[in-house]
Amino acid sequence: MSTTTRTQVIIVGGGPSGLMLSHILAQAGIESIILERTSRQHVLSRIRAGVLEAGTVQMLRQHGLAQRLDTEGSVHNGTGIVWAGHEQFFIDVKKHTGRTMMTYGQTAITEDLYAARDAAGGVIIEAAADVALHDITGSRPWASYRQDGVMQRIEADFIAGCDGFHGVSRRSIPETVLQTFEKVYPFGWLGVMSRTPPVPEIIYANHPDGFAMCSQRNPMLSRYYVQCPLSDTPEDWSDDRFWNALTTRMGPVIADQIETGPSIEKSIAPLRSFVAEPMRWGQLFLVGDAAHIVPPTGAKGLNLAFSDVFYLSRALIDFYRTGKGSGLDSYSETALRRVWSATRLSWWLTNLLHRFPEQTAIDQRLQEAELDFLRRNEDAQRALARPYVGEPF
Ligand code: RFL
Ligand code: PHB
Repeated sequence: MSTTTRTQVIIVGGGPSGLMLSHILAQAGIESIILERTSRQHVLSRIRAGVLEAGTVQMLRQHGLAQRLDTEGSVHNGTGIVWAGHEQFFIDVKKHTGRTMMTYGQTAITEDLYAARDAAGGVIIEAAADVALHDITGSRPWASYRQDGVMQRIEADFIAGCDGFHGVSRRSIPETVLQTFEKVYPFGWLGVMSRTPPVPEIIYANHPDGFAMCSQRNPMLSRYYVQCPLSDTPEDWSDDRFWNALTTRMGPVIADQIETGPSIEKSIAPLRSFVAEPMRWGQLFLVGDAAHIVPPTGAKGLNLAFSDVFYLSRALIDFYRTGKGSGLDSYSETALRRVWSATRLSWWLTNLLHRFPEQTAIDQRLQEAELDFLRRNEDAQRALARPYVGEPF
């Protein structure tokens, strides 16, 4: 037997965007129900982002979500870049912007958000199958889903599509309305987690063998990446092969600081730039990876998801307090301005730091000349530092 439930905002997807949106709305007295296709265990098993912009940290603090972040996360004043065996060159974002970033894993943020929603009695429906959206352009949109074989119905004022790149929300917008822009890069990132002390800084490397980077989660958990062909599988990369590639690409000075050990996780992610416009159709608002994907170079994906949540939550709160829909009307345009800025930065960094299949010796030297220009030019560093630490919301 099916039941009909009513709420103010249906949130499709219980990843970081959906959880954060429901948390902020609840603090403002606005009801929501999250529909998540998988389970909490599955969401928490995903190892993804690690670097938080200043604005994301501020937003987590403002909404009472930073207790663990402030004890376990670490502050970074900038990022190192190495190439052609150079010693580390440091983009000092604190000097250029007065702001800092933090490393703290997406898994930990998601755990903190689940704990906050549980403490507040938030409704998260897990294993919601076949979610479909109806009457999106009417004043009473609704969602159907199947749970334990039974179809259910939820009616609401608004729907927030927080269901990632492969979700149902973006696909519910007619092709005649939605314009999409896409670039798929001809390589992937092999990510490795190891229970070893990380090198102190986040470091990107440009090397003729391909990109590499050092990151971290906490004082005993390191996160590393190396560029690899898309045809590779994690099984092609023994720990020895991975550590050899990483230390070669980082060069001898950084390699000396890297403590190797057994990997505890290995996975390969493809790299893509993707933007869908507009981010609103009728009463449906797209948020986070449902509307845009950036390659991980520059660490923008989760931060963009949180800036979308910032704009949409403020617009919804304003609507429920004053009855005015102007924030909702400008949501897509406001969010997209920041989306395109981050899409540009992550595309630029991806081009600067990776080895492309068709690249010749002169292309490699031109990348190195560009990096040298950056190293010598304070204005160029400042121009990078600002979008890197994150444009203000
Ligand atoms: P998510 O995390 O994909 O969550 C979407 C949720 O929706 C559910 N879902 C559905 N639910 C109901 N019905 C359906 N039909 C559904 N279809 C899907 C899914 O199960 C899921 O739970 O999107 P969200 O919330 O927008 O969050 C986006 C972030 O996850 C993503 O942007 C970042 O992880 C990107 N990213 C990074 N971002 C950063 O800001 N800093 C970083 O350092 C960073 N590093 C990374 C990254 C992403 C990576 N990978 C693997 C893509 C490093 C990597 C390697
Ligand atoms: C990470 O810590 O996972 C990370 C850091 C910086 C990036 C991408 C990913 O640019």
